Amino acid sequence: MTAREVPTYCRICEPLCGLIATVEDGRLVQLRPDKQHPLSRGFACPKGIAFTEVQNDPERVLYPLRRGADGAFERVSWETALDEIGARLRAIIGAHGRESLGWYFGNPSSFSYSHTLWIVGFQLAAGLRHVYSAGSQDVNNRFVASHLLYGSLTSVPVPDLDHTDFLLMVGANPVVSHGSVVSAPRIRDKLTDITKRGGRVVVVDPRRTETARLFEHVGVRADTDAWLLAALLQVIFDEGLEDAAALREQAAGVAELRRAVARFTPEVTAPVTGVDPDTVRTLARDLAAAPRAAVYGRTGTCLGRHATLVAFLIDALAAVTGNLDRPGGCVFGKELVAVSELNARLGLIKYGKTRSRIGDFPEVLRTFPAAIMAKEITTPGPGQLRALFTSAGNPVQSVPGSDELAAALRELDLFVSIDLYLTDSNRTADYVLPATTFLERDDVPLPFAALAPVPYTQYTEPVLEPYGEARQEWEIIDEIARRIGVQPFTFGPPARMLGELRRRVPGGRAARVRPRALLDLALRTGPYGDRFGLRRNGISLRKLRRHPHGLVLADRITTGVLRKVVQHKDRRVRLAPPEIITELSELAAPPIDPAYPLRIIGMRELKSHNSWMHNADSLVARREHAARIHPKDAAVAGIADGDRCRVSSPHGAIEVTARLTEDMTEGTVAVPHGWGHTAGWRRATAAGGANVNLLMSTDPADVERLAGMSHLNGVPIRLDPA
Ligand SMILES: Nc1nc2c(c(=O)[nH]1)N[C@H]1C(S)=C(S)[C@@H](COP(=O)(O)OP(=O)(O)OC[C@H]3O[C@@H](n4cnc5c(=O)[nH]c(N)nc54)[C@H](O)[C@@H]3O)O[C@H]1N2
Ligand SMILES: Nc1nc2c(c(=O)[nH]1)N[C@H]1C(S)=C(S)[C@@H](COP(=O)(O)OP(=O)(O)OC[C@H]3O[C@@H](n4cnc5c(=O)[nH]c(N)nc54)[C@H](O)[C@@H]3O)O[C@H]1N2
Ligand code: SF4
Ligand SMILES: [Mo]
Repeated sequence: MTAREVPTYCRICEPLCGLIATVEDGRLVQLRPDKQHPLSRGFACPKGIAFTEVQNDPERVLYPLRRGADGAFERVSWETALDEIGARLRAIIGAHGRESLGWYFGNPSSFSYSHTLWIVGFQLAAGLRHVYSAGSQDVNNRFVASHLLYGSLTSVPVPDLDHTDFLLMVGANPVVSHGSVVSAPRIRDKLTDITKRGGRVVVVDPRRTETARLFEHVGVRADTDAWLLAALLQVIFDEGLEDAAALREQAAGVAELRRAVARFTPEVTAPVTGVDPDTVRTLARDLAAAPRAAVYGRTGTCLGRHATLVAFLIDALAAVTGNLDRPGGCVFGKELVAVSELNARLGLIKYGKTRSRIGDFPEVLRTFPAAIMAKEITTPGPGQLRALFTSAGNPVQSVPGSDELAAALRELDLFVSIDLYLTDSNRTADYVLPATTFLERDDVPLPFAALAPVPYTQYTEPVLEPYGEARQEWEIIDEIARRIGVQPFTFGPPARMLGELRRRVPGGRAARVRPRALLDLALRTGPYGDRFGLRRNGISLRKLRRHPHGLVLADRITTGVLRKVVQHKDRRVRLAPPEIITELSELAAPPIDPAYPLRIIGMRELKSHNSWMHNADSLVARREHAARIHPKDAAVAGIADGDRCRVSSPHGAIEVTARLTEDMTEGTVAVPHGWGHTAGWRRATAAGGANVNLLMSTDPADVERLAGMSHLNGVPIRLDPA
C-alpha cells in the first residue's frame, strides 16, 4: 500500500506547530515539520518529531485493563469494564451521594476540545464537586488575577511580541518551553526580532536560562517577585513616571495601589530579592520610558507563595505604564468560542462560589487545589472523596506530596484512569482505560486562539484510526455518564444552544450529542464565526477544513477593546481590590530556617515534557537528572560537580546528581519535575531520576490562598552529600 501524507498539528505544547504525518497501512511512519503551516513554517521541536515513538510505543495501553486481586492488570472488554465501573459507581452514589465522586484532569486535556467539553458537561450534569486539575500547579493564579483586575476569569492579556520595544519577562523560559499562555510558533525568532529592531528583552529569573543568555538577565531570588514588582511600581509612582492619562481612562484604585506599594522602596526590597536598588530604579525608568512595553510572566511566577499577587502586579505594571490594551503592550485576543462573553451573561464559571471541604479554598474554574486531593480522600466525613477518575494526568509526579497522594489513591473505593500508559499514578487504579492519542482524534485548539499575538487556528481530522481498542475521552465519559443516569449537555445553556441541532431518533430518545456538532455551532456563533452566513469572512468547520495547514485569523490582536473585556460595572480595571491590598499589606519575607537554607525551583528541558514522553528513546537517551547548584552553595555543602547529592525539605528527600553552574543565583537550586518513574513504561523507568514533588508540602497553610496554587518554586531545602 502507498503511504499517505496528512497535514495536522502538534498538541504537546502551546505553539501547536504544524506537522505532516506519513501514514502507511493505518500505521504512523513518520512526523515531520509542515513547511506550509502559515506560522510554524517548517519548525517543530524534538518532542513533536518524537511523538512517533509514543504513537507506536509497544508499551502503550491499547485495551481496557482491570486490576486483579493479585495487583496485576488483566485485559477485559470495554463492556465489562464500563458495566463494572457503572455498577460500582451506582453503589458508591447510593451509599454516599454524588459528592463522593471526583475527577482530576491533566495538562494534555487542554489540547483536546472534545475531552475538555465532556469533562465540563459531565461535571455540570452529574454535579461533581471534587474536581481537580493541573491548573493549581500551573496557571490558576493567572485566572484569579484576571478575575480581580477585569472581573473576567478567562480574559488573559498576552505580550504583543511583534510590536513591542521592551519585553519584561518574569519567570519564563520560552526558548525551552516554546512559550506558554502565549501561542506563538517560532517564539525564539520573535524574541530575537525584538532586539534586532532595537528593542530590549529583560529576563527576570533565578537561573541564567537559555532565554536569559540571549538577552538581558536580572537574577532574582526565588519566590520574591512580589517584592521586585512592587518596587518597580513604587519607583514609577514616586518619580511620577506613570501614564496618568491611560490610568484616568482605564483604571480605578490608582491612589490605593500607590499607597499600598509605597513601603516597597528598592532599598527595602533589595535584601529580599537580591536585586540591587540601582538595577530596580533603572529597570523601572526604562520600562516606563519605552514607547511600547509588555510585561509577561509564566510558571516561575505562578508556583510561589504569592502567585495571585504576582500575576496581578504584572498586569498592574502594564496598566500603570500605559501599556495595557495598547499596540506593543499587553493585549487581549479574541476567543474562538465566546466563553468569556457567555460567562459574563450566564455566570457558569465563577470564582469562590463554593469552597473546599479541606482548607476552605475558593473554587477556581470549578476546580479545587490538587494539593489537597490526598487529604480529601483520607479525611472521613460527609463529602469525602471516594471514587476518582483521572484523565490525561499523572498527579503522583505533578502534585505536591507524591507519597501521600500515592498512598491515598490506594484507599479509594474506585479509581479509574484514562491514559496512554501505566504510570506511577494509575498503577493502583482499579481500571485503566486506553485513550486515543492526539493523532487518533479530530481537533481544534479552542483555548489558544485568544492567546496568540498573531491569531491562528487549525482543524485536523484524525490522522489515524485508533490503535488497538483505544477510545476518545469524550466517548468514555459519555458511556460512564449514561451508566449513572446522567447525560452531558442535556440541560443548561449548552443544551439550549444545542436545541436546534439535536435530532430526535425514532422512539423519541434524544440523540447522543457529538462534539463535532457542538464545535461547529460554537465556532459559527463565536467571535470569529460566520453567524451561519451573516458574516462573510467568518469561520465554520467547513471553512477550517478548506485550510488543512492552518489559518491565520488576523494579522494582529485588535487593541482598544478593554471596555468590552472588563466586566466590572464601571468598566474599569481594578488596581486595588481588597484581596490584593491585604496581600500587599501582609507581605513579609518568609523566615529563614537555618536547617533549610537554600531554595529549590523547577526547570524545563528541551527533550522532556512534564512527566511523560520519557519512554521515547530519542529523547531520554543519555539523559542525566541533575540539580543545578551554584559553586558557592555546593562548596558550603561539601559537594563537587558530578557527585550524588541529597536534597531534603521538611517534607521529604531525593537523591540526584549535582551539576555546579554559575548560571544559578546563589541560594537557589534547580531540579526538573516529572521524573523518578517506577511503574509501567520501562524506558522511562530506566531513565532514572527522582520525583521532586516528594519535597513539596500538602499542608493547606502552604497552599496559596487566593487561587490554591501549590508551592513548588522557592521551597526551602538543604543539600548534603549522598
Ligand atoms: N515541582 C513541579 N511540579 C510541577 C510543575 C513544576 O514546574 N514543578 N509544573 C506543573 C505543570 S505546569 C503541569 S502542566 C503539570 C502537569 O501535570 P499532569 O497534567 O498531571 O501530568 P503530565 O506530566 O502532563 O502527564 C500527562 C499524562 O497524560 C497522559 N497523556 C498524554 N496524552 C494524552 C491524551 O491525549 N489522552 C489521555 N487520556 N492521556 C494522555 C500521559 O501518558 C501522562 O500520564 O505538572 C505540574 N507539576
Ligand atoms: N520542553 C518542554 N517544553 C514545555 C514543557 C516541558 O515540560 N518541556 N512544559 C509545558 C508546560 S505544561 C508549561 S506550563 C510551560 C511552562 O513554560 P515556562 O514557564 O516558560 O517554562 P519554565 O522552563 O518552567 O520556565 C519557568 C522559569 O521560571 C524560573 N523561576 C523559577 N522560580 C522562579 C521565581 O521565583 N521567580 C522568577 N522570576 N523565576 C522563577 C525558572 O528558573 C524557569 O526558567 O512549558 C511547556 N513547554
Ligand atoms: S514546540 Fe515541539 S512539542 Fe511544542 S507544539 Fe511545537 S513541535 Fe510540538
Ligand atoms: Mo503546565
